[in-house]
Amino acid sequence: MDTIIVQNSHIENHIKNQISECVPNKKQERKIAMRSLIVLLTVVALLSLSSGCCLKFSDLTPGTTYNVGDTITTSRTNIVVERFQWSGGAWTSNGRAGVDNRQYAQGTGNDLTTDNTNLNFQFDYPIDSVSFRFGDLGGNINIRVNGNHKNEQNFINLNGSLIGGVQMTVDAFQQGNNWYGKVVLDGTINDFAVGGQELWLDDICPDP
Ligand SMILES: [Ca+2]
Ligand SMILES: [Ca+2]
Repeated sequence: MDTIIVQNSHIENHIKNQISECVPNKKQERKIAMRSLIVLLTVVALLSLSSGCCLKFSDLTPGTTYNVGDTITTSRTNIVVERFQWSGGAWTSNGRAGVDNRQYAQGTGNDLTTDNTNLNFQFDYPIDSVSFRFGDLGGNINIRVNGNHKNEQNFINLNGSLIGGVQMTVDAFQQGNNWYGKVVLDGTINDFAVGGQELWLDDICPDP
């Protein structure tokens, strides 16, 4: 019994020491407050940097159109307009891309639109993921990741599939013949292009 009592008092002393170490004096409180402030400022800075790299197209002008072979520059990122593959398998180079503010992609401000074109995003590859909002108002869509090209009626058909070794997740809903939603591509990406016959795109967010 004696031994147990000695051990208990030893434990009590140990706990008391722990508690006293955890209660800071005024000087320590100031130090902790300063550290917390620095951590908070760092987090805010990182968040503003990461959200700043999404393409929102606010620097483009509604009504502008682009042909296959043109380069769109937005938020210091180049986007090359490429040819599009119809559902039957034939390719067309006669489509266009454009800017409008009808917000069918359910983002904010301007959207980029594709009218039988693909958009090849020239990010600072490799990136770990990319996400985008879309409004698909008709026809088929194309998507290419790491050279793996897919041609489908709707993005939802590719939900849960691997494209170019990258996991594709689609969160979308249908209204009449239109589809609205968000696509997330998760995995190492060195090449990314997407387009449609009547596709609106916004908030394209690469994760470096
Ligand atoms: Ca926008
Ligand atoms: Ca469609």
